[in-house]
Amino acid sequence: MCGIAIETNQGRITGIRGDALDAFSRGHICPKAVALQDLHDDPDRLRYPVKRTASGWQRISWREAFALVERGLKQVQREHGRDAVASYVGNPTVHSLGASMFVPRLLKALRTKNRYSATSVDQLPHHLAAMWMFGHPLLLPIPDLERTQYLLVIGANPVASNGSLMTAPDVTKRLKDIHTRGGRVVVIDPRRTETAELASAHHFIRPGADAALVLALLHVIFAEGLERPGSTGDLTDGLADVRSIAARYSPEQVTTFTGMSAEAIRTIARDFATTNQAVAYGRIGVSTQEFGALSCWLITVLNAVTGHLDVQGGAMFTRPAVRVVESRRTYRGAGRFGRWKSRVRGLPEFAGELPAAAMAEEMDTAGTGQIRAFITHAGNPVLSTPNGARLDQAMEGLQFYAAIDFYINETTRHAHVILPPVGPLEREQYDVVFHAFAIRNTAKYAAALFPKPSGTKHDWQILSELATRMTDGSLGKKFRARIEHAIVSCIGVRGLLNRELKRGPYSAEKLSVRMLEQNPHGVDLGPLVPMFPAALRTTNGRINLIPSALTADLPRLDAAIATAAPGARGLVMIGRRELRSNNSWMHNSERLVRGKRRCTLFMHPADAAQRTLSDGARVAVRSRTGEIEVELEVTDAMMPGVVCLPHGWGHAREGVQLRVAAAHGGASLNDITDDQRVDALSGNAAFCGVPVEVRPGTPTPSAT
Ligand SMILES: Nc1nc2c(c(=O)[nH]1)N[C@H]1C(S)=C(S)[C@@H](COP(=O)(O)OP(=O)(O)OC[C@H]3O[C@@H](n4cnc5c(=O)[nH]c(N)nc54)[C@H](O)[C@@H]3O)O[C@H]1N2
Ligand SMILES: Nc1nc2c(c(=O)[nH]1)N[C@H]1C(S)=C(S)[C@@H](COP(=O)(O)OP(=O)(O)OC[C@H]3O[C@@H](n4cnc5c(=O)[nH]c(N)nc54)[C@H](O)[C@@H]3O)O[C@H]1N2
Ligand SMILES: [Mo]
Repeated sequence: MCGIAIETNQGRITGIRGDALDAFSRGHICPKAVALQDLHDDPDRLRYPVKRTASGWQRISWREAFALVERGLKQVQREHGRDAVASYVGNPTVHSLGASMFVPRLLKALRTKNRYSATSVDQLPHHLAAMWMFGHPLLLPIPDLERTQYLLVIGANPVASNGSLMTAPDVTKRLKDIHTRGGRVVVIDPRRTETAELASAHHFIRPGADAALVLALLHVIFAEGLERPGSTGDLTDGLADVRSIAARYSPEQVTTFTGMSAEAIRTIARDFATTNQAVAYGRIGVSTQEFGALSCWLITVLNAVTGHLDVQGGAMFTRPAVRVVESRRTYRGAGRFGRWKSRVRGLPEFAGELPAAAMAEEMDTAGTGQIRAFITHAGNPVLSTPNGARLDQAMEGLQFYAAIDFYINETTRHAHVILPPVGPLEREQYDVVFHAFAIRNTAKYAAALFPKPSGTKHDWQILSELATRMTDGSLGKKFRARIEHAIVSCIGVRGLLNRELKRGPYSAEKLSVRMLEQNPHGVDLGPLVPMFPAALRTTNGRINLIPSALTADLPRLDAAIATAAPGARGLVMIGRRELRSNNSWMHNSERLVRGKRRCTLFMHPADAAQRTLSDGARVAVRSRTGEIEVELEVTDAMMPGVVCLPHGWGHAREGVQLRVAAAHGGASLNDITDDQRVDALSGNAAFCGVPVEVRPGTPTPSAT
């Protein structure tokens, strides 16, 4: 989403910098954008399809590649039924205009209930809360960062992540601006993060205790008569029920569970409720945990009860140039949850997908409906889903696996065929998804910088061809699929985008691809504006503060609060993101990995002393699922009792063809996260708060 200026000389990149004229990012650039040059030039990046043979990877023609995939998937469908073919769609899919438009076509053609994606290792609980409260899973509340006077950050580290479900280029400056205009930033996190360092106040919290914290905040607000639902309040149902629920959670009752003092909770509640322009914002620290859906719901309730929902400076909704929320007339989606369950553990479906935490067991548990063939698009689930080691193992048993990806990494090394798309600078881009979750309404289109090299294909072309081949049924249906493929190939992604822009809310302003091409620095469409009640998609057009699925989940939280014991407890583990990493897949860029080793375990000095471990030592971290060894970094930035490791490392595995990444080693956090630990309501992976033991590791040869 950041505007960048790329200088080239005879087809080679000579420099990448932030575009100072960009309407949204105003010159900001992060290390990942600079590393686009490495990605573009990377000799390990595949340009042409390959198949795995006994003597290694062999380049094949597109025709052969498509035929192999069609044959491999259809054979399994024939022998074992449609659900025996599983799909996994990774995070970069939504960062690609063409891929995001065409992935749904392939999934539709596959007609399998074993559909998975990164959603359930990330933001699924946020979608559920939005669906149940506002009627649509994409009606996600975005903090009005430019006008708020009190930002309560719960489980997010925007200074490292650049803001998420809060697209905010140069978030550091925007946070500092809050202080400059006399406002406050308060961070709740088990680690004193880069964001916490910039904040007015930071409070440690025990991983997974956020729902209890927010209930206690609500308790104080009602007890002291500070609720002010305001005009949005007229649209809400269930305020009285929220009041009686909150009455059960006094600050004193949750101090042991949260690790926060009652006094701190009271101060936050009062300041938050009495500041006119305030907003609470939670991200993956609240969604990837055992009480994910409860936390996401309660944070929105907190905003609503205090009059901070759909108002300036509060939690607002975007008005994106390309609609992601269907019109009220065409929307039929509410209630797309739990229509079917996963075979082995009975985890619930959401929007046609099952939780990724179920994927490994669906592959390695024999029986009817077992996954026997797999297709991935832009995903690396071996490194990014819980108990990745089990998945790694399970994938060995697959009868057929095809990957649409340009790297041979921890996951795709298992593939029989890999179909690589062009690189990111060889395609056009309009960020449909990330504009829709941005702190300001803007629009920007970028044409491909470099022409597509001959003999290569776009993601959308690969997906469209496979969708056409996998469509079955009557001859008429197949014929229609072929015709449609021919038509969209003619219109192209640009044409499809143009159609969406013309259907969008700025058609009167003549927003079109051509207009965006004439404005390469992007078009500013203004600050966020109040969107309710028109934007609501609930059947009664109102906001439901107490969805029954969520209130029914409260006893599970109560049980956890009741059993929280003070004093000595074992260690629990959380994750971390860094500016120079991008989940699992950009470590093959020299400039992103050089310098100090980063795959280190953070631990509080008291916890280290108790185990006689010292800074720089090699330690073994063990959980229910496995053990890894990493270097220890002792730091008081951690809450005592909590340790922290980044995810996405551990590339030195047999068959991985990432020369730079493999040389930088590290271990995969997800080898020791637990596929059986999920938010029981949503099925989302619970990465936060995995119980672990830490002891001295094997001394490295260099250390002896
Ligand atoms: N540089 C960089 N930027 C990225 C990414 C990247 O890999 N690298 N990934 C992108 C993606 S896919 C996403 S989804 C976003 C994520 O965006 P963020 O959510 O902002 O990312 P994190 O830095 O993981 O922040 C989560 C925070 O939650 C804290 N936390 C952990 N457990 C708990 C808990 O139980 N309670 C509370 N209150 N806090 C907890 C962690 O310490 C951490 O600081 O970032 C995006 N941006
Ligand atoms: N323990 C722990 N685990 C986590 C997280 C955490 O905080 N802690 N974060 C989770 C989150 S928020 C996310 S989003 C997931 C991410 O999980 P995934 O989406 O599964 O993995 P990525 O690391 O994003 O890998 C992306 C893959 O896409 C490929 N790729 C990149 N660009 C393109 C493209 O344009 N087209 C195609 N076809 N392929 C492309 C890359 O080569 C790589 O193989 O990880 C999750 N896992
Ligand atoms: Mo994510």
